[in-house]
Amino acid sequence: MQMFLDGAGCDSLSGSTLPVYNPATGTVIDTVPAGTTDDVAAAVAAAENAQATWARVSPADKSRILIAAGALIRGEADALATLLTTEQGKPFREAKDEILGTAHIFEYYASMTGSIRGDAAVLPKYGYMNVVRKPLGVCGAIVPWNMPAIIFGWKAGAALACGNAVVAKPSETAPLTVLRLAELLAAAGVPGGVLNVVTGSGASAGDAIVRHADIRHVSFTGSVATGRAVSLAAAPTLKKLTLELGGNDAFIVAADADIDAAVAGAVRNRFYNCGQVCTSAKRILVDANCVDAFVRKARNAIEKLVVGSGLDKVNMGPLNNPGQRDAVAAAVDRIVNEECGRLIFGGKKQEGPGNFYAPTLLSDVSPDAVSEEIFGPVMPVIPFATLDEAVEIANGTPYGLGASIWTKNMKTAYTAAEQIRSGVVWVNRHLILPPEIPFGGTANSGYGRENGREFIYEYTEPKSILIGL
Ligand code: TXE
Repeated sequence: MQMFLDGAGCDSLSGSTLPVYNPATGTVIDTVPAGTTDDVAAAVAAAENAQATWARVSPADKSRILIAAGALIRGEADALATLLTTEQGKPFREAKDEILGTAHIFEYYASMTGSIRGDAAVLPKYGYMNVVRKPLGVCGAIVPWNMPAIIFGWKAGAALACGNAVVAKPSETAPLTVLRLAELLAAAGVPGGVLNVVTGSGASAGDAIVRHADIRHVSFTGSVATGRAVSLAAAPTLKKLTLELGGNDAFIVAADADIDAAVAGAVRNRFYNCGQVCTSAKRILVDANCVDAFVRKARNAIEKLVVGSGLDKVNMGPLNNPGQRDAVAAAVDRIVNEECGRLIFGGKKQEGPGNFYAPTLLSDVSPDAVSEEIFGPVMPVIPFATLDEAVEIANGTPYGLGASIWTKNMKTAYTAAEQIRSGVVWVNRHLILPPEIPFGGTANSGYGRENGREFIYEYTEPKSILIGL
């Protein structure tokens, strides 16, 4: 596919391309332009040209366009889901959920265009103060490969609703669905230049977006290491950043929890998208009084998971790329070899083509062995003795994105919710993220929030106007 610049498809100025692979087969399915600094400069110029006019489009008209985008995405949901599965690997059913979720995101932002406003106050002796919220201008959106459609929707939907123009860069390993979404947004009425997608590597196109002086805000979702690099590269131009850098969510099962519901929740959330979600249930903390029953039931459920190409009827697909699969395998091998946990099920790469790794269950895992997130289909179970200990383990990593507590006791639920350091805590649920919930983390998980009402603070800036009386 071509990249999307100033309302039309185009190649990179250098003419070079990058291959896109099917993670289930390892074969090349398409190529995209390998964008560089020059392509980013062209996209920013187009965006700058178009932004002021877009900012003046009425909230009602912006809303109509975003609703139309949602409808076009829904109308093409099966084809988009097939494309997403083919480049990302997830089962078709999950891909379709993501696509319908992406349509819903644009509809959500359509509903918010009229609510983007500031404050007013009478200041005795001085006058009448208005604080209006102004668009930032051109916003950069750097999108990862794990949930490319919906994360693109979070960033582009919010930026467009606030009157900004966008230069987005999808991941090298999952750029195609984002490109098709950009075409659909244009067909829905987003004017040329307002939304641009430059494809290419992070080191080239991504870095150029972060460094460009006329891009005033970058929303980045990815790893902590790249988040740090983005933060440093953004400093000279003093641009605003929203950083979502992954998590190592604790999923805490208290002794009084409904064990069957907790097992089902843990298995569903840990193996969803092959474990490649920032708020996956990455560390399963289970009260020592019920840990044996939990592990037995979890094993029964995991054994039944069908693994294969996401286009077949499966519960879990391959990992997105070989590097990711190898990192997961190395993490499991280290835990088992260093005797920091017991292998109960799985623990191996699947022979043959594709980036497959068996759904894996580890018990008696020492908390220190999983202080770094494992971004793949691995469920480490960590026993705990008291709620205080569970909270300490939950907080014992550099991350702070999400967590959940499974219990029937309100006091246990509230105590854990209050004491866990993270951007979101669920009770008897995990990984529920409708757009109404402000989403983002603390500590190494990054800063800033996407969605909710909080997006207004990320994608606009206040301007104070004092009218003397
Ligand atoms: O991430 P990167 P990778 C975590 C997860 C995973 C690890 C590595 O632990 O194992 O990150 O994944 C672009 N300037 N998460 O290597 O490098 C890149 O092209 C600007 C968690 O894929 O962070 C891609 O579009 N951009 C995460 C995006 O950044 C740069 C989701 C993410 O890539 C860049 C994904 C640069 N210098 C991975 N270098 C989550 N938060 O959920 C790369 N990019």
